Amino acid sequence: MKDVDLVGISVDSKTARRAYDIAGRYRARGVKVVMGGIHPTACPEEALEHCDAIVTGEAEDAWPELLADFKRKQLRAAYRPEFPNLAGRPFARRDLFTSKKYVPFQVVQTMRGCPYPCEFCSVSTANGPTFRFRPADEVIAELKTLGKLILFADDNVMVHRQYSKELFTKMAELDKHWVGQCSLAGVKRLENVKLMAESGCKALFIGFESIDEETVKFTGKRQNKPSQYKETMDMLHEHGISTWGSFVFGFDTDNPEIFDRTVEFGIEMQLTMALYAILTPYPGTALYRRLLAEGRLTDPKWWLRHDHDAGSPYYIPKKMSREQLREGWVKAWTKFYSYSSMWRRFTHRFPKAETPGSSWLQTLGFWPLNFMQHQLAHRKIAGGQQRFRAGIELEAAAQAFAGPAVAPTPVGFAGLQPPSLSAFMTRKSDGRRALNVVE
Ligand code: B12
Ligand code: SF4
Repeated sequence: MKDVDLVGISVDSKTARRAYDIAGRYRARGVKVVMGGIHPTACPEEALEHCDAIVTGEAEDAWPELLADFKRKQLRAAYRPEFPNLAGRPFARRDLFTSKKYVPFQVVQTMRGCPYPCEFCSVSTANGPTFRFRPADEVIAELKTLGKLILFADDNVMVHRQYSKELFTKMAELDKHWVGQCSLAGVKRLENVKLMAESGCKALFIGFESIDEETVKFTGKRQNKPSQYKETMDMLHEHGISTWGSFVFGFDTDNPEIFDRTVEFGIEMQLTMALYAILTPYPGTALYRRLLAEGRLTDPKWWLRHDHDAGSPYYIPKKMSREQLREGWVKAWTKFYSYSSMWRRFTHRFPKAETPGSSWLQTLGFWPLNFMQHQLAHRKIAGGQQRFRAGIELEAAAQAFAGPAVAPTPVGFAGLQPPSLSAFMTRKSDGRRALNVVE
């Protein structure tokens, strides 16, 4: 613990328990603690039990006021600013963030807010139901101060065609390589994909959520059209953009067949990577309110558990049991990251005159990234290994799940052997990252 005047902690629901514990230790030493972020915004009363002040929503305008109050020893308990104007904001002080154990990209934000009504998502609660953008010239000026690899921390990098066109056209001159999140609606049009590819886009994290028409309608994600997924993915791959698909299991329309079908669909689409999530009732979402009203939440404050990953799902699904949902989720991870799946998904497209072909992320990055995910699938998802989170014992994690102990037991699917390869990143003496793959 450092000797400081004031502690500020960013809290999302997955880190709430840990944040509260850290806050408690500082407060025990008489240090004031302020919390902000998506979780205190959704659960202000709860957060205030663990800290001295909270800022709900976005803090740009409230922070100077809070600091002035702190200096005068008149810190208020809650600051509730309006949504700030994003123009004219100073660039992030990246020099303060010295950790090397983080993604090799520099993180930049261009917009906030979202008008879509996806039931499971907390973004419109925290950032408002309209898009707000930083002026494109300010983003470009910030990008010019940064290195080559950029991660856009936006919910959707191609959501407002006019803005994106201005930004990406200007970015094409900067020679950056960037990755970001995107909704399928933005990449259905060839001209948008070309624009992104020319601006240096190398990979997109895409929220498919489900491969079923009925389910995407049910969740509110009407912009997703499963019948068009494959065509859109081919177009992205041809333009040198790798794809990382995000899927959620456990919607009310999902039955036990959904797992195999979703994995097979992802393999056919030749996704570079996939993330499978168990539907999670985050506080402040319409999903949380509905499941609470229907009496289907099994632990309404699941985020207060130290071992919350091990105990999910925290609600009663409609067309399967909690155990089936958890088992299916584990199976999806191990199947998608099996060696045979990797082989089927690997797509090298040679550059054509009119398109850039495969990106380095697809050709060089595919195998190391997939080996790493293979390890994650076997050791953490199927094996229940908890070494990523401090203070959690495996036994405790095993006991956390009220049903049969599915999570911590290695899964023995046909054809799957314990991993024999591992890949890890190290830093060379000149500061560059090196990838190591060992037998
Ligand atoms: C980028 C991103 C990521 C990146 C992070 C990269 C990075 N930033 O370095 C990656 C891919 C790693 C990621 C991972 C995950 N993410 Co994420 N992510 C986001 C996203 C799109 C933007 C976050 C961001 O950087 N915003 C930019 C900063 C400036 O904004 P901000 O953090 O909100 O901070 C402002 C205020 O909140 C406040 N504030 C924040 N902290 C503090 C602290 C103090 C002291 C004060 C006063 C104010 C304050 O002031 C800030 C300025 O206005 C958000 C969606 C969103 N719109 O917020 C989801 C989001 C935060 N992620 C979410 C989730 C669920 C996850 C995952 C669990 C997904 C998964 N299944 O694995 C993981 C794991 C997260 C974890 N902690 O364990 C959820 C969280 C929901 C919740 N209630 O907790 C969100 C809201 C998305 C959603 N659709 O609901 N994520
Ligand atoms: S999931 Fe994406 S599109 Fe849906 S509300 Fe959240 S940020 Fe918007």
